[in-house]
Amino acid sequence: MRLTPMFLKIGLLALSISLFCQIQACQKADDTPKIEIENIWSRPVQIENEDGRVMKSNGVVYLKIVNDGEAPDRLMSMTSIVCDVVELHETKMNDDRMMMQKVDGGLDIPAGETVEFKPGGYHVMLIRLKRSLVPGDRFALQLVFERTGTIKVDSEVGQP
Ligand SMILES: [Cu+2]
Repeated sequence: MRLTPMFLKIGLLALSISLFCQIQACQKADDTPKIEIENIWSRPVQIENEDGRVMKSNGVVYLKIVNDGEAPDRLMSMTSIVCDVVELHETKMNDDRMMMQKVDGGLDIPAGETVEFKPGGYHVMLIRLKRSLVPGDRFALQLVFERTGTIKVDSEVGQP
């Protein structure tokens, strides 16, 4: 059988092409972000005066966004039932003064990296709270990512 080596070669070639395709498919399947939210906490806020008059006020949430995946993601927006609007803010030094500003256009969360929201840096701004945030309280916060979609977390009021 002089043809056997030829069949063997074709067979091996077909096998390696199929293996190569499987590896490619595998790499494609792993090419996703893997987002987890950690260390979520809020500062206490009293929105009423002693006489019961409501003072419109803002609150703040700090957290860590961990991306253990192979691809980047982007935090697009946030919502919560405790306030009218949720914004992403960043505190910066401006002429020796601490200033905070809204971050527009979302926030990149690179593959394999952690983005920490902490005092003096990025924070979640709760605009016009509908109720006070009392220590020990928990409330829901939704974070919307470009690729991962919506992640719902609970923030605890208190210290980290
Ligand atoms: Cu702010």
